[in-house]
Amino acid sequence: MSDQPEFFPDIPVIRYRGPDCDDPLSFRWYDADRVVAGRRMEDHLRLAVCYWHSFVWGGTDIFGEGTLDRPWNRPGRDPMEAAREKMAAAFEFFAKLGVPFFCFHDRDIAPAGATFKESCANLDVMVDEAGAQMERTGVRLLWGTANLFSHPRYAAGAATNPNPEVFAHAAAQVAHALDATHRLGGANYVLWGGREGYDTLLNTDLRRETDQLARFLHLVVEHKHRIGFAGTILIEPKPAEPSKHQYDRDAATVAGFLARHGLDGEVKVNLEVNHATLAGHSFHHEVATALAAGILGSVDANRGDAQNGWDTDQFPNSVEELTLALYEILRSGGIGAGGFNFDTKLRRQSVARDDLFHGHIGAMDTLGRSLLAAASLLESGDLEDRLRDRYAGWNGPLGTDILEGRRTLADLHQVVLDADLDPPSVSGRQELLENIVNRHVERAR
Ligand code: XLS
Ligand code: NI
Ligand code: NI
Repeated sequence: MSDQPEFFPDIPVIRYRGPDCDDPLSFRWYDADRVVAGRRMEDHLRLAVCYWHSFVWGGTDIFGEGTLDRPWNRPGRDPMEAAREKMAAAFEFFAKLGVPFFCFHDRDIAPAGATFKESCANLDVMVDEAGAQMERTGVRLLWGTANLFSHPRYAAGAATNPNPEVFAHAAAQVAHALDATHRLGGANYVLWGGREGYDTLLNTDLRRETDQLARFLHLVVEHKHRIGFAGTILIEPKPAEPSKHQYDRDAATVAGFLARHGLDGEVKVNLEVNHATLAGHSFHHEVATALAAGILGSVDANRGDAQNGWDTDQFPNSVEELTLALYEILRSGGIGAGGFNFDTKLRRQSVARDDLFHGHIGAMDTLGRSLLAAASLLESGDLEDRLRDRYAGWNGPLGTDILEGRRTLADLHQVVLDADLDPPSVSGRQELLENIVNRHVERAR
């Protein structure tokens, strides 16, 4: 594990040097130990690097070959030896960057074998290796997951496949990946259903497929309890891509699905910024919706490109966008056992090894600064006080009588007649509120 030369020999451990520092290999806003709103910045954000985009993906796109310098992807390499080399580079990166967490798919850290049995054996070896690397570096696992979308067997879905043998295969893979996550002390387990959807309704039995999906989730929850995994099971919503339509479209759809199938209380969501925008929502909307439904589990922090209609998974750089999300999270008590995983990839032309650092440093600074702005917004009460006043009427006798079921429709008919109720319009103050947010974003330091 350590007889291998460093993959990033020219990169030092990245340190916080403050907003006025011009060194691009330093943090200007992410200051892990700084206490903000009663907690260390590191503990608020619980940042994670994802294994797949940063260390597995070689820079291919649908028209072109890999562009990135990832020696373990070279053809002809012994797959296990390549997996070890990749893992050493990944942990060197996590440690130099100073992130407390990482995330992986089973097939990211260990190659598939010729049989399922061999794939399991490969994973077991690499989980031991990851355990040793985690021990050495202190980096922890935010979540594990299974890749149920790359192999051709999953082309028509994993849990929602028309063939129960494929369902069984997916279940077997999740059982093993969940065990691996448990062994590594993972805080959560994620299910992203990229193939759980359809390409055409002409060959799709919607009712059957969504029932299968629910059955699958019940099996996962049951297994989690059976093995004593204390982490949270998370669904990651996305409206489309690679499927034309995905069943876990957005937070509201997942909330309804969980309630309908008796899974609420057991499963939460991992929300991704770029998936929110793909669904036609702001990320603020998705976070607020999940919090209102009590199902916010964790976040995949990235961004899309307004000019493109797909999942570009770029590094986040909008303080305003993440301030609004963090404001909602802070006022609801924090992200809990979740965190912010950088589900982000470099652009294909970013072929220098240090580009991976620049992407993550910028993203971490964006989140650090957003946290400061969100905390300042919350502590000022500028939005909270106005929100409370806006709904104050509901604390009066009429409001409480209605909410507590003491008024029928006929009663309300009478109330309005008797008192000749004619409530005046009140300003929604949107422009003022937007300016307040900007003020906190500008001033937070
Ligand atoms: C793809 C998803 C994926 C999940 C993990 O769009 O974001 O990367 O986070 O399977
Ligand atoms: Ni994601
Ligand atoms: Ni994505």
